[in-house]
Amino acid sequence: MRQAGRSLPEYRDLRTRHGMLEICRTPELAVEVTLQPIRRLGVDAAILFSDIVVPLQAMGVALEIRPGVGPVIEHPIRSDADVEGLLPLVPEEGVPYVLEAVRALASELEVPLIGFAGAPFTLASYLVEGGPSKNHSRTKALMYSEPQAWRRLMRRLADAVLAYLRAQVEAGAGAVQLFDSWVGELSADDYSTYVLPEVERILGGLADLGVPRIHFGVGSGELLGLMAQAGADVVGVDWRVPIDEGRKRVGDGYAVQGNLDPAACLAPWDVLEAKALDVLERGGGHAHVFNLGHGVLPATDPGSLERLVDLVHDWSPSRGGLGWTAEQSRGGLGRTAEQI
Ligand code: 1CP
Repeated sequence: MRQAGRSLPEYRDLRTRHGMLEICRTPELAVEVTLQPIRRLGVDAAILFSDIVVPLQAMGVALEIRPGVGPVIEHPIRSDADVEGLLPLVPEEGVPYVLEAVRALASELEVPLIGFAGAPFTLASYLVEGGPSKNHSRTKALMYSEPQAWRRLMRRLADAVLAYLRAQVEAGAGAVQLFDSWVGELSADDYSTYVLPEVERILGGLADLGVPRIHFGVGSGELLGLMAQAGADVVGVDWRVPIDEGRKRVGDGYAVQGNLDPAACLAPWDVLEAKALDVLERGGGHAHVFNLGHGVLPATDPGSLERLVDLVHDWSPSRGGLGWTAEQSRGGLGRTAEQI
């Protein structure tokens, strides 16, 4: 979860010389930044360095990523006519630099690479709001008042996301993560009506590739069962719901990922250690991918992250392990949730 770009001094140093989107569009730089947390922290998988808005640019959306703010869209999408202007995504033509970075990483990394994309609701929220939003009210207003435009927008985004994730796997990603970061804003009913069918289409459309599909949203405790049913192998749980409770909500046959509060990494070591051990105990030592419940916070001391990774590694084998150690995962993550 945003393991490189938030807290590492080596990333900040590189950012003094290169823009965020420039890094995403330059394979050598994207590769370098993806490798930084692997070198420093020794985590068991790498997450591709990019951003969820990168494919939107290739769909004809003018945008920038403003430091301290996030993605800002030049002409927000607020009508059927605006939706009409979105171009289909042909990954090899629109985002060749991402696929080049994935190919280079897949051959260089000793741990699996997780490719990713933003899910249609979260992408739509940036497109409609024009940037980060607290309550996503314009997005919901479009959803409720222009259902046809909404469906068309979701369909176009889902087509693009499916093509994008398939291309990343074909280029060598060993797992994919679909970030529906802001979907926790919706009730279960609205999620089922306005979002679920397109997410199902994306996750179902990846099934034949045989890589684990991780699905995650912030504040999505009330949606966990539905997000699993959408076709995930692994469901990410943020820190608001304990991971054992999250597992119950997700249901049998899925792995869970999470769910240490990123703010715990700002705490003194004894507090962080106790919280991490609680997550590990509740995770139960099987079908659990230890992770933070959302991205690393910028003020985090990388030293705390290093100790945290060591703690998780020391803990896992003593419980019989969950088969996700660096040694075991070298061959790639070509396993299903049951095998994990
Ligand atoms: O290791 C890494 O840092 C991973 C690379 C990564 C990923 C997986 C970045 C780099 N962004 C993302 C995904 C992303 N981007 C998500 C989904 C995951 C999540 O929920 O955390 C979302 C919602 C975004 C949108 C985004 N991009 C925001 C959030 C804005 C908001 O609405 O609150 C921000 C601040 C960005 C910019 C960004 N993306 C990534 C970095 C390192 C940054 C900071 C930009 C900089 O360095 O100037």
